[in-house]
Amino acid sequence: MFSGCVAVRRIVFFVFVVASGAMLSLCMGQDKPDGSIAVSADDSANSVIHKAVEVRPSDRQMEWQRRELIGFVHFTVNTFTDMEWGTGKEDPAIFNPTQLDCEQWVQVCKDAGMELVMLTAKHHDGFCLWPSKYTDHSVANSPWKDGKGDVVGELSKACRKAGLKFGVYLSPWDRHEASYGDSPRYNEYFTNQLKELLTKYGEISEVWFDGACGEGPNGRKQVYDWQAYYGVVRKYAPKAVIFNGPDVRWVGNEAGYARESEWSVIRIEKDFIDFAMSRPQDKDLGSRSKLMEEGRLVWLPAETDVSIRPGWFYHASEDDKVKSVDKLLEIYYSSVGRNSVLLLNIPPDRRGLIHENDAKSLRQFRKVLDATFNENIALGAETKCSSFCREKAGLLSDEYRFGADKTVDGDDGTYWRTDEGNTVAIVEVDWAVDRTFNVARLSEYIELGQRVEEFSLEAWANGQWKEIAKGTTIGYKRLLRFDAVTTRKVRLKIMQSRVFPTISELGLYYAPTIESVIGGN
Ligand code: FUL
Repeated sequence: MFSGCVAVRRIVFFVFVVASGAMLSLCMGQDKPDGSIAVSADDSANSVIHKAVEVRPSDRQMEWQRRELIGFVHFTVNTFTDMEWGTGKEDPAIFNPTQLDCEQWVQVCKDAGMELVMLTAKHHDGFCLWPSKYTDHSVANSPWKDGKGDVVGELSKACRKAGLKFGVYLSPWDRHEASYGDSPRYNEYFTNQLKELLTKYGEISEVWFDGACGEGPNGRKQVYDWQAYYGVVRKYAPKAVIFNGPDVRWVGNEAGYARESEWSVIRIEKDFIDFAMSRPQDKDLGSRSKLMEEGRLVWLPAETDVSIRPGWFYHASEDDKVKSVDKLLEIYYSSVGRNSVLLLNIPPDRRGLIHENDAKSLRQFRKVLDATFNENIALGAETKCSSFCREKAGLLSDEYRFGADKTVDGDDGTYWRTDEGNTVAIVEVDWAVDRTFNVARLSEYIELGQRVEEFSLEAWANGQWKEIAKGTTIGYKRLLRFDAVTTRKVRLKIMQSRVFPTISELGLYYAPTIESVIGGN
Protein backbone atom coordinates (compact mmCIF):
# COMPACT_ATOMS: atom_id res chain seq x y z
CA MET A 1 0.00 0.00 0.00
CA PHE A 2 1.19 3.55 -0.69
CA SER A 3 2.66 5.10 2.41
CA GLY A 4 2.44 8.90 2.40
CA CYS A 5 5.05 9.24 5.15
CA VAL A 6 8.23 7.84 3.58
CA ALA A 7 11.11 10.26 4.10
CA VAL A 8 12.13 10.67 0.44
CA ARG A 9 8.69 11.92 -0.38
CA ARG A 10 9.00 14.84 2.02
CA ILE A 11 10.70 17.22 -0.34
CA VAL A 12 8.27 16.44 -3.14
CA PHE A 13 5.44 16.89 -0.70
CA PHE A 14 6.83 20.23 0.48
CA VAL A 15 7.02 21.55 -3.08
CA PHE A 16 3.52 20.29 -3.70
CA VAL A 17 2.21 22.04 -0.60
CA VAL A 18 3.82 25.35 -1.45
CA ALA A 19 2.60 25.22 -5.03
CA SER A 20 -0.91 24.17 -4.32
CA GLY A 21 -1.64 25.19 -0.73
CA ALA A 22 -4.37 27.61 -1.63
CA MET A 23 -5.96 25.18 -4.05
CA LEU A 24 -5.85 22.44 -1.46
CA SER A 25 -7.58 24.54 1.17
CA LEU A 26 -10.27 25.45 -1.29
CA CYS A 27 -10.76 21.78 -2.17
CA MET A 28 -11.12 20.99 1.53
CA GLY A 29 -13.69 23.77 1.77
CA GLN A 30 -11.46 25.75 4.16
CA ASP A 31 -12.72 29.00 2.75
CA LYS A 32 -12.95 30.92 6.02
CA PRO A 33 -10.09 32.49 7.94
CA ASP A 34 -11.45 30.95 11.17
CA GLY A 35 -10.36 27.51 9.90
CA SER A 36 -13.90 26.16 9.60
CA ILE A 37 -14.78 23.88 6.69
CA ALA A 38 -18.12 23.78 4.89
CA VAL A 39 -20.03 20.54 4.46
CA SER A 40 -22.80 20.22 1.95
CA ALA A 41 -25.50 17.71 1.23
CA ASP A 42 -23.35 16.46 -1.69
CA ASP A 43 -20.43 15.42 0.53
CA SER A 44 -19.94 11.69 0.94
CA ALA A 45 -19.56 10.29 4.46
CA ASN A 46 -15.90 9.73 3.75
CA SER A 47 -15.29 13.27 2.60
CA VAL A 48 -17.02 14.71 5.69
CA ILE A 49 -14.79 12.63 7.96
CA HIS A 50 -11.67 13.76 6.12
CA LYS A 51 -12.83 17.35 6.39
CA ALA A 52 -13.49 16.93 10.13
CA VAL A 53 -9.88 15.91 10.67
CA GLU A 54 -8.67 18.94 8.73
CA VAL A 55 -10.33 21.25 11.27
CA ARG A 56 -7.58 22.29 13.68
CA PRO A 57 -7.29 24.41 16.85
CA SER A 58 -6.02 27.99 16.56
CA ASP A 59 -2.99 29.06 18.58
CA ARG A 60 -5.21 30.81 21.11
CA GLN A 61 -7.34 27.67 21.49
CA MET A 62 -4.20 25.56 22.02
CA GLU A 63 -3.01 27.93 24.72
CA TRP A 64 -6.39 27.83 26.41
CA GLN A 65 -6.53 24.01 26.26
CA ARG A 66 -3.10 23.66 27.85
CA ARG A 67 -4.25 25.74 30.83
CA GLU A 68 -6.49 22.83 31.89
CA LEU A 69 -7.65 24.47 35.13
CA ILE A 70 -8.95 28.04 35.40
CA GLY A 71 -10.20 30.00 38.41
CA PHE A 72 -13.60 31.74 38.26
CA VAL A 73 -14.35 34.55 40.70
CA HIS A 74 -17.95 35.62 41.26
CA PHE A 75 -18.01 38.79 43.33
CA THR A 76 -20.37 41.79 43.30
CA VAL A 77 -23.22 43.40 45.22
CA ASN A 78 -24.78 39.92 45.47
CA THR A 79 -22.03 38.98 47.92
CA PHE A 80 -23.49 41.61 50.27
CA THR A 81 -27.19 40.95 49.63
CA ASP A 82 -26.93 37.15 49.79
CA MET A 83 -28.43 36.86 46.31
CA GLU A 84 -27.46 34.86 43.21
CA TRP A 85 -29.00 37.29 40.72
CA GLY A 86 -29.16 40.95 41.69
CA THR A 87 -32.11 43.11 40.68
CA GLY A 88 -30.10 46.06 39.39
CA LYS A 89 -31.63 48.25 42.07
CA GLU A 90 -28.90 47.66 44.66
CA ASP A 91 -27.41 50.73 46.26
CA PRO A 92 -23.64 50.82 45.54
CA ALA A 93 -23.26 51.77 49.21
CA ILE A 94 -23.68 48.10 50.14
CA PHE A 95 -20.46 47.13 48.35
CA ASN A 96 -17.93 47.43 51.16
CA PRO A 97 -15.49 44.54 51.62
CA THR A 98 -13.50 45.04 54.80
CA GLN A 99 -10.23 43.27 53.91
CA LEU A 100 -10.29 42.80 50.14
CA ASP A 101 -7.03 41.21 49.06
CA CYS A 102 -6.73 40.09 45.43
CA GLU A 103 -3.26 38.71 46.09
CA GLN A 104 -4.85 36.22 48.49
CA TRP A 105 -7.32 35.12 45.76
CA VAL A 106 -4.50 34.67 43.30
CA GLN A 107 -2.37 32.75 45.79
CA VAL A 108 -5.22 30.32 46.44
CA CYS A 109 -5.74 29.87 42.70
CA LYS A 110 -2.03 29.43 42.08
CA ASP A 111 -1.71 26.88 44.87
CA ALA A 112 -4.54 24.95 43.23
CA GLY A 113 -2.60 24.86 39.95
CA MET A 114 -4.79 27.35 38.09
CA GLU A 115 -3.19 29.28 35.27
CA LEU A 116 -5.77 31.97 34.72
CA VAL A 117 -8.23 33.82 36.93
CA MET A 118 -11.48 35.18 35.51
CA LEU A 119 -13.53 37.83 37.28
CA THR A 120 -17.20 38.80 36.99
CA ALA A 121 -16.37 42.40 36.10
CA LYS A 122 -20.13 42.92 35.73
CA HIS A 123 -22.83 40.38 36.54
CA HIS A 124 -26.52 40.58 35.57
CA ASP A 125 -27.19 43.31 38.19
CA GLY A 126 -25.06 45.74 36.16
CA PHE A 127 -22.77 46.78 39.04
CA CYS A 128 -19.25 47.33 37.70
CA LEU A 129 -16.24 46.22 39.71
CA TRP A 130 -14.19 48.87 37.95
CA PRO A 131 -14.86 52.63 37.78
CA SER A 132 -16.40 52.56 34.30
CA LYS A 133 -16.73 55.98 32.74
CA TYR A 134 -19.99 54.87 31.12
CA THR A 135 -22.02 54.38 34.31
CA ASP A 136 -22.31 55.53 37.91
CA HIS A 137 -23.34 52.06 39.00
CA SER A 138 -19.88 50.94 40.05
CA VAL A 139 -17.26 50.73 42.77
CA ALA A 140 -16.69 54.46 42.25
CA ASN A 141 -19.91 55.11 44.16
CA SER A 142 -19.27 52.63 46.92
CA PRO A 143 -17.70 53.33 50.31
CA TRP A 144 -14.94 50.79 49.58
CA LYS A 145 -11.67 52.72 49.47
CA ASP A 146 -13.77 55.91 49.44
CA GLY A 147 -14.83 55.18 45.89
CA LYS A 148 -11.23 55.07 44.69
CA GLY A 149 -11.02 51.29 44.46
CA ASP A 150 -10.88 49.11 41.34
CA VAL A 151 -11.27 45.34 41.76
CA VAL A 152 -10.50 44.64 38.08
CA GLY A 153 -7.31 46.68 38.41
CA GLU A 154 -6.23 45.00 41.63
CA LEU A 155 -6.92 41.48 40.40
CA SER A 156 -5.28 41.95 37.01
CA LYS A 157 -2.21 43.33 38.77
CA ALA A 158 -2.10 40.49 41.28
CA CYS A 159 -2.37 37.94 38.44
CA ARG A 160 0.48 39.51 36.53
CA LYS A 161 2.63 39.65 39.66
CA ALA A 162 2.06 35.93 40.25
CA GLY A 163 2.57 34.98 36.59
CA LEU A 164 -1.07 34.05 35.98
CA LYS A 165 -3.26 35.08 33.06
CA PHE A 166 -6.36 37.18 33.56
CA GLY A 167 -9.84 36.98 32.04
CA VAL A 168 -13.10 38.91 32.32
CA TYR A 169 -16.76 37.90 32.52
CA LEU A 170 -18.97 40.69 31.28
CA SER A 171 -22.68 39.98 31.41
CA PRO A 172 -24.60 41.32 28.41
CA TRP A 173 -27.79 41.01 30.46
CA ASP A 174 -27.83 44.20 32.54
CA ARG A 175 -30.70 44.78 34.95
CA HIS A 176 -29.57 48.26 35.92
CA GLU A 177 -28.58 50.09 32.75
CA ALA A 178 -31.41 52.30 31.46
CA SER A 179 -30.55 51.78 27.80
CA TYR A 180 -30.95 48.01 28.12
CA GLY A 181 -33.76 47.00 25.74
CA ASP A 182 -33.08 49.91 23.41
CA SER A 183 -30.91 47.61 21.33
CA PRO A 184 -28.54 49.91 19.38
CA ARG A 185 -28.04 52.21 22.35
CA TYR A 186 -27.32 49.40 24.79
CA ASN A 187 -25.04 47.62 22.31
CA GLU A 188 -23.00 50.78 22.14
CA TYR A 189 -22.88 50.97 25.94
CA PHE A 190 -21.80 47.33 26.13
CA THR A 191 -19.11 47.56 23.46
CA ASN A 192 -17.77 50.72 25.12
CA GLN A 193 -17.46 48.89 28.41
CA LEU A 194 -15.86 45.93 26.72
CA LYS A 195 -13.30 48.14 25.06
CA GLU A 196 -12.64 49.87 28.37
CA LEU A 197 -11.94 46.53 30.06
CA LEU A 198 -9.78 45.25 27.22
CA THR A 199 -7.62 48.35 27.00
CA LYS A 200 -7.12 49.43 30.61
CA TYR A 201 -5.91 46.27 32.30
CA GLY A 202 -3.08 44.75 30.26
CA GLU A 203 -3.37 41.43 28.46
CA ILE A 204 -6.77 39.74 28.70
CA SER A 205 -6.66 36.03 27.88
CA GLU A 206 -10.32 35.03 28.00
CA VAL A 207 -13.61 36.90 27.63
CA TRP A 208 -16.67 35.16 29.03
CA PHE A 209 -20.04 36.11 27.59
CA ASP A 210 -22.99 34.84 29.51
CA GLY A 211 -25.82 34.15 27.09
CA ALA A 212 -28.62 35.21 29.47
CA CYS A 213 -30.96 37.80 27.96
CA GLY A 214 -33.71 38.99 30.30
CA GLU A 215 -36.53 41.41 29.62
CA GLY A 216 -35.66 45.07 29.43
CA PRO A 217 -37.66 47.97 30.86
CA ASN A 218 -41.23 48.18 29.49
CA GLY A 219 -40.98 44.56 28.45
CA ARG A 220 -38.59 45.43 25.64
CA LYS A 221 -36.26 42.77 24.48
CA GLN A 222 -32.59 43.52 23.98
CA VAL A 223 -31.09 42.18 20.76
CA TYR A 224 -27.40 41.63 21.38
CA ASP A 225 -24.98 42.51 18.60
CA TRP A 226 -22.72 39.50 19.06
CA GLN A 227 -20.69 40.14 15.92
CA ALA A 228 -19.81 43.60 17.21
CA TYR A 229 -18.88 42.18 20.64
CA TYR A 230 -16.64 39.53 19.05
CA GLY A 231 -15.11 42.19 16.82
CA VAL A 232 -14.15 44.34 19.81
CA VAL A 233 -12.46 41.37 21.50
CA ARG A 234 -10.51 40.40 18.39
CA LYS A 235 -9.42 44.00 17.90
CA TYR A 236 -8.37 44.85 21.44
CA ALA A 237 -7.49 41.43 22.89
CA PRO A 238 -6.40 39.33 19.92
CA LYS A 239 -4.97 36.60 22.14
CA ALA A 240 -8.16 36.15 24.16
CA VAL A 241 -10.45 33.19 23.62
CA ILE A 242 -14.14 34.06 23.49
CA PHE A 243 -16.50 31.87 25.50
CA ASN A 244 -19.94 31.51 23.87
CA GLY A 245 -18.35 32.63 20.67
CA PRO A 246 -15.92 31.37 18.05
CA ASP A 247 -13.34 29.80 20.40
CA VAL A 248 -14.88 27.97 23.32
CA ARG A 249 -18.31 26.48 23.97
CA TRP A 250 -20.22 25.82 27.16
CA VAL A 251 -20.08 22.13 28.12
CA GLY A 252 -23.83 22.16 28.65
CA ASN A 253 -24.20 21.82 32.44
CA GLU A 254 -22.98 23.52 35.60
CA ALA A 255 -22.26 20.35 37.55
CA GLY A 256 -18.69 19.79 36.37
CA TYR A 257 -19.09 17.00 33.84
CA ALA A 258 -18.02 16.81 30.23
CA ARG A 259 -19.48 14.15 27.95
CA GLU A 260 -18.07 10.63 27.74
CA SER A 261 -17.61 11.41 24.04
CA GLU A 262 -16.40 15.03 23.97
CA TRP A 263 -15.55 16.19 20.46
CA SER A 264 -13.73 19.44 19.81
CA VAL A 265 -14.81 19.34 16.17
CA ILE A 266 -18.52 19.92 15.80
CA ARG A 267 -20.91 21.08 13.11
CA ILE A 268 -22.67 24.41 13.39
CA GLU A 269 -25.65 25.28 11.24
CA LYS A 270 -25.58 29.08 11.09
CA ASP A 271 -23.04 30.83 13.25
CA PHE A 272 -21.36 30.52 16.63
CA ILE A 273 -23.93 32.42 18.61
CA ASP A 274 -26.80 30.53 17.05
CA PHE A 275 -25.09 27.35 18.22
CA ALA A 276 -24.37 28.77 21.70
CA MET A 277 -28.01 29.77 22.17
CA SER A 278 -29.56 26.58 20.89
CA ARG A 279 -27.50 23.40 21.02
CA PRO A 280 -24.69 23.39 23.63
CA GLN A 281 -26.63 20.92 25.76
CA ASP A 282 -27.16 18.33 23.02
CA LYS A 283 -25.95 14.93 24.11
CA ASP A 284 -24.09 14.24 20.90
CA LEU A 285 -22.32 17.09 19.13
CA GLY A 286 -19.53 15.48 17.17
CA SER A 287 -20.16 11.86 16.21
CA ARG A 288 -20.01 10.93 12.52
CA SER A 289 -23.75 11.08 12.08
CA LYS A 290 -23.91 14.57 13.64
CA LEU A 291 -21.36 15.94 11.18
CA MET A 292 -23.07 14.74 8.03
CA GLU A 293 -25.69 17.40 7.49
CA GLU A 294 -25.16 20.75 5.82
CA GLY A 295 -23.26 23.38 7.79
CA ARG A 296 -19.71 24.19 8.87
CA LEU A 297 -17.26 22.06 10.78
CA VAL A 298 -15.51 24.11 13.45
CA TRP A 299 -13.01 23.56 16.24
CA LEU A 300 -15.10 24.46 19.28
CA PRO A 301 -13.92 22.73 22.47
CA ALA A 302 -15.86 22.55 25.75
CA GLU A 303 -15.26 24.54 28.92
CA THR A 304 -16.74 23.03 32.09
CA ASP A 305 -17.85 25.68 34.60
CA VAL A 306 -18.80 24.68 38.11
CA SER A 307 -18.72 26.30 41.55
CA ILE A 308 -16.89 24.96 44.58
CA ARG A 309 -20.08 25.81 46.51
CA PRO A 310 -23.74 25.29 45.61
CA GLY A 311 -24.03 28.96 44.57
CA TRP A 312 -21.87 31.07 42.28
CA PHE A 313 -21.68 33.87 44.86
CA TYR A 314 -20.60 33.63 48.49
CA HIS A 315 -23.28 32.84 51.08
CA ALA A 316 -22.26 32.25 54.71
CA SER A 317 -24.94 29.57 54.90
CA GLU A 318 -22.89 27.50 52.43
CA ASP A 319 -19.64 27.54 54.41
CA ASP A 320 -20.13 23.90 55.27
CA LYS A 321 -21.16 22.97 51.71
CA VAL A 322 -17.79 23.51 50.06
CA LYS A 323 -17.05 20.62 47.72
CA SER A 324 -14.83 17.94 49.24
CA VAL A 325 -11.50 16.87 47.77
CA ASP A 326 -13.14 13.68 46.61
CA LYS A 327 -15.82 15.61 44.72
CA LEU A 328 -13.29 18.03 43.23
CA LEU A 329 -11.23 15.10 42.00
CA GLU A 330 -14.29 13.49 40.44
CA ILE A 331 -15.00 16.77 38.66
CA TYR A 332 -11.37 17.05 37.50
CA TYR A 333 -11.36 13.54 36.03
CA SER A 334 -14.73 14.19 34.40
CA SER A 335 -13.76 17.52 32.83
CA VAL A 336 -10.01 17.89 32.29
CA GLY A 337 -9.97 14.10 31.94
CA ARG A 338 -12.59 14.26 29.18
CA ASN A 339 -11.04 16.67 26.75
CA SER A 340 -12.32 19.83 28.43
CA VAL A 341 -10.97 22.75 30.45
CA LEU A 342 -12.25 23.12 34.01
CA LEU A 343 -13.40 26.59 35.07
CA LEU A 344 -13.77 26.30 38.84
CA ASN A 345 -15.52 29.08 40.73
CA ILE A 346 -14.27 30.20 44.15
CA PRO A 347 -16.34 33.17 45.38
CA PRO A 348 -14.74 35.64 47.81
CA ASP A 349 -16.72 36.43 50.97
CA ARG A 350 -17.86 39.75 52.41
CA ARG A 351 -14.40 40.42 53.80
CA GLY A 352 -13.14 40.22 50.21
CA LEU A 353 -11.18 37.03 50.91
CA ILE A 354 -11.47 33.45 49.73
CA HIS A 355 -12.94 31.64 52.70
CA GLU A 356 -10.67 29.28 54.67
CA ASN A 357 -12.84 26.24 53.86
CA ASP A 358 -12.59 26.79 50.10
CA ALA A 359 -8.85 27.43 50.28
CA LYS A 360 -8.30 24.29 52.33
CA SER A 361 -10.30 22.04 50.01
CA LEU A 362 -8.46 23.42 46.99
CA ARG A 363 -5.00 22.96 48.49
CA GLN A 364 -5.79 19.39 49.42
CA PHE A 365 -7.16 18.75 45.93
CA ARG A 366 -3.87 19.97 44.45
CA LYS A 367 -1.85 17.84 46.86
CA VAL A 368 -3.66 14.70 45.74
CA LEU A 369 -3.28 15.58 42.06
CA ASP A 370 0.44 16.17 42.54
CA ALA A 371 0.88 12.94 44.45
CA THR A 372 -0.89 11.12 41.60
CA PHE A 373 0.72 12.69 38.57
CA ASN A 374 4.24 13.30 39.89
CA GLU A 375 5.47 9.96 38.63
CA ASN A 376 4.53 8.56 35.25
CA ILE A 377 5.57 4.94 35.44
CA ALA A 378 5.30 4.50 31.69
CA LEU A 379 7.97 7.14 31.12
CA GLY A 380 10.86 5.69 29.12
CA ALA A 381 9.46 2.13 29.21
CA GLU A 382 10.04 -0.32 26.35
CA THR A 383 7.35 0.00 23.70
CA LYS A 384 6.25 -1.77 20.58
CA CYS A 385 3.34 -1.22 18.23
CA SER A 386 1.34 -2.81 15.44
CA SER A 387 2.73 -0.35 12.91
CA PHE A 388 4.25 3.08 12.67
CA CYS A 389 5.14 5.55 10.02
CA ARG A 390 8.81 4.97 9.18
CA GLU A 391 9.85 8.53 8.59
CA LYS A 392 13.32 9.26 9.98
CA ALA A 393 13.80 12.03 12.55
CA GLY A 394 16.29 13.80 10.25
CA LEU A 395 18.00 13.23 6.92
CA LEU A 396 21.05 11.59 8.52
CA SER A 397 19.29 10.19 11.56
CA ASP A 398 18.74 6.52 12.38
CA GLU A 399 15.85 7.39 14.66
CA TYR A 400 12.22 7.33 13.72
CA ARG A 401 10.13 10.42 14.15
CA PHE A 402 6.79 8.74 14.84
CA GLY A 403 7.76 5.56 16.71
CA ALA A 404 5.82 4.05 19.60
CA ASP A 405 8.46 5.38 22.03
CA LYS A 406 7.00 8.86 21.46
CA THR A 407 3.98 7.88 23.59
CA VAL A 408 6.20 7.46 26.67
CA ASP A 409 8.75 10.25 26.18
CA GLY A 410 6.89 12.77 28.38
CA ASP A 411 6.80 15.24 25.50
CA ASP A 412 3.38 16.38 24.25
CA GLY A 413 5.03 17.78 21.16
CA THR A 414 5.97 14.35 19.75
CA TYR A 415 3.63 11.56 18.74
CA TRP A 416 3.31 8.01 17.48
CA ARG A 417 1.43 7.64 14.23
CA THR A 418 0.63 4.81 11.91
CA ASP A 419 0.79 4.82 8.13
CA GLU A 420 -1.85 6.53 6.02
CA GLY A 421 -5.01 4.50 5.91
CA ASN A 422 -4.19 2.55 9.06
CA THR A 423 -6.96 3.37 11.50
CA VAL A 424 -6.72 0.36 13.80
CA ALA A 425 -3.56 0.20 15.90
CA ILE A 426 -1.97 -1.11 19.09
CA VAL A 427 0.83 0.29 21.22
CA GLU A 428 2.28 -1.78 24.04
CA VAL A 429 4.31 -0.77 27.09
CA ASP A 430 6.47 -3.50 28.68
CA TRP A 431 8.46 -3.14 31.91
CA ALA A 432 9.51 -6.81 32.13
CA VAL A 433 8.76 -6.57 35.86
CA ASP A 434 5.48 -5.98 37.65
CA ARG A 435 4.29 -2.40 38.10
CA THR A 436 1.12 -1.13 39.78
CA PHE A 437 -1.11 1.70 38.54
CA ASN A 438 -4.74 2.82 38.71
CA VAL A 439 -4.86 5.89 36.44
CA ALA A 440 -4.11 6.26 32.74
CA ARG A 441 -3.66 9.38 30.68
CA LEU A 442 -4.08 9.33 26.90
CA SER A 443 -3.49 12.28 24.62
CA GLU A 444 -3.85 12.89 20.92
CA TYR A 445 -1.62 15.32 19.12
CA ILE A 446 -4.56 17.65 18.52
CA GLU A 447 -2.54 20.14 16.49
CA LEU A 448 -3.42 17.61 13.77
CA GLY A 449 -7.07 17.42 14.71
CA GLN A 450 -9.12 14.98 16.75
CA ARG A 451 -9.26 11.46 15.36
CA VAL A 452 -9.81 8.57 17.78
CA GLU A 453 -13.38 7.24 18.07
CA GLU A 454 -12.94 4.07 20.09
CA PHE A 455 -10.18 2.60 22.23
CA SER A 456 -9.51 0.17 25.03
CA LEU A 457 -6.73 -0.29 27.56
CA GLU A 458 -5.65 -3.81 28.41
CA ALA A 459 -3.31 -5.37 30.96
CA TRP A 460 -1.46 -8.66 30.70
CA ALA A 461 -2.82 -11.08 33.30
CA ASN A 462 -2.43 -14.85 33.56
CA GLY A 463 -1.15 -15.25 30.03
CA GLN A 464 -3.75 -13.12 28.30
CA TRP A 465 -4.90 -9.55 27.72
CA LYS A 466 -7.65 -8.28 29.98
CA GLU A 467 -9.57 -5.03 29.40
CA ILE A 468 -9.16 -2.52 32.24
CA ALA A 469 -10.77 0.56 30.68
CA LYS A 470 -12.32 1.67 27.43
CA GLY A 471 -13.70 4.77 25.83
CA THR A 472 -14.56 6.66 22.68
CA THR A 473 -12.93 10.07 22.29
CA ILE A 474 -9.46 11.00 23.55
CA GLY A 475 -8.66 14.52 22.31
CA TYR A 476 -6.24 16.72 24.26
CA LYS A 477 -6.44 14.58 27.39
CA ARG A 478 -8.36 11.53 28.49
CA LEU A 479 -7.96 10.33 32.06
CA LEU A 480 -9.18 6.92 33.14
CA ARG A 481 -9.46 5.66 36.70
CA PHE A 482 -9.78 1.97 37.56
CA ASP A 483 -9.00 -0.48 40.36
CA ALA A 484 -5.25 -0.86 40.85
CA VAL A 485 -3.67 -3.24 38.34
CA THR A 486 -0.32 -4.97 38.83
CA THR A 487 1.18 -6.20 35.59
CA ARG A 488 4.39 -6.24 33.56
CA LYS A 489 2.77 -4.98 30.37
CA VAL A 490 -0.17 -2.92 29.19
CA ARG A 491 -1.50 -1.99 25.75
CA LEU A 492 -3.66 0.65 24.17
CA LYS A 493 -5.86 -0.62 21.36
CA ILE A 494 -7.29 1.94 18.96
CA MET A 495 -10.29 0.21 17.46
CA GLN A 496 -11.59 3.11 15.40
CA SER A 497 -10.05 6.35 14.25
CA ARG A 498 -11.26 8.83 11.62
CA VAL A 499 -7.91 8.67 9.86
CA PHE A 500 -4.58 7.31 11.13
CA PRO A 501 -4.20 8.07 14.88
CA THR A 502 -1.60 10.46 16.29
CA ILE A 503 -1.00 9.63 19.97
CA SER A 504 1.29 11.93 21.90
CA GLU A 505 1.13 10.35 25.36
CA LEU A 506 0.22 7.16 27.14
CA GLY A 507 0.88 7.83 30.83
CA LEU A 508 0.29 5.45 33.74
CA TYR A 509 0.11 6.56 37.36
CA TYR A 510 -0.68 5.40 40.81
CA ALA A 511 -3.21 7.55 42.70
CA PRO A 512 -2.75 7.11 46.46
CA THR A 513 -5.80 7.33 48.70
CA ILE A 514 -6.89 10.83 49.66
CA GLU A 515 -6.40 10.01 53.36
CA SER A 516 -2.81 8.90 52.81
CA VAL A 517 -2.01 12.23 51.13
CA ILE A 518 -3.82 14.74 53.31
CA GLY A 519 -3.88 12.79 56.57
CA GLY A 520 -5.76 14.61 59.28
CA ASN A 521 -5.48 18.01 57.53
C1 FUL B 1 -24.98 31.75 34.51
C2 FUL B 1 -25.33 32.95 35.39
O1 FUL B 1 -26.72 33.22 35.35
C3 FUL B 1 -24.86 32.59 36.77
O2 FUL B 1 -25.19 33.55 37.71
C4 FUL B 1 -23.35 32.37 36.72
O3 FUL B 1 -22.71 33.60 36.43
C5 FUL B 1 -23.00 31.32 35.69
C6 FUL B 1 -21.52 31.12 35.50
O4 FUL B 1 -23.57 31.63 34.43
O5 FUL B 1 -25.54 31.83 33.27
